[in-house]
Amino acid sequence: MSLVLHAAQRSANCYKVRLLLAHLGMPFDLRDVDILRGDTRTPEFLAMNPRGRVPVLQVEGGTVLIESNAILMYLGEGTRFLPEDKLCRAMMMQWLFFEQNSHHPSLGEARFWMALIPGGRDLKRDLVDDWMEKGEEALSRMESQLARSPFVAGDRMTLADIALYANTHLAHEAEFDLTPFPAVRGWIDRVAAEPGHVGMDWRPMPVAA
Ligand SMILES: N[C@@H](CCC(=O)N[C@@H](CS)C(=O)NCC(=O)O)C(=O)O
Repeated sequence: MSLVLHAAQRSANCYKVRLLLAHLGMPFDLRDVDILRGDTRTPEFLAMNPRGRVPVLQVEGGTVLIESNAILMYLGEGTRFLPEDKLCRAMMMQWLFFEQNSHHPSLGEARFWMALIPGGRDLKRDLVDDWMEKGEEALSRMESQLARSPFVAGDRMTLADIALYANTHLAHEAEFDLTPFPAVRGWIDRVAAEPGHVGMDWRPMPVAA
């Protein structure tokens, strides 16, 4: 399989995809996209993703996939990270939708603007309180679930854990305090202890030309 991932190293949405690819041991060609330099606004990039966002995955035949969780679903098909059982799969999907609808718009946006964009906190000052309130709510929902099961969708790690781990383990960069969320902290350690885990700085071996 010949995969090309267009990604920014410090983006949590891009890290999700690198983390899954590392777990699966799939080779891929990593192309760096510098968000701050405007790489996502060039005509070439917008032709791939008119929304001007990373990650973008080019698959065999040149087809382009966008949306990190859709990319996880594509790569995860037929692997241990995507449950075959209909109900288990639906429960995993619940958490993938939660990640995009509740978790990323609060924790993810907060981290993006407060940790990655110079001066971002001032630029978005009117939104910070709302991010913090909604982010705490999202963490509370995860806490309730993770007090009942070791991973968000049950006993085994799934794509939903990979998606949620990306921003959650970096929540401190957006000034969230995880002290009141012991189950979430235990889960962070569990995900990081899975064989094949890599950190956000990890990059694949360059693909031979
Ligand atoms: N829902 C999208 C969100 C992607 C997204 O927001 N990407 C950010 C980086 S984390 C981005 O590309 N920002 C660049 C920009 O806004 O110009 C996904 O999950 O892939």
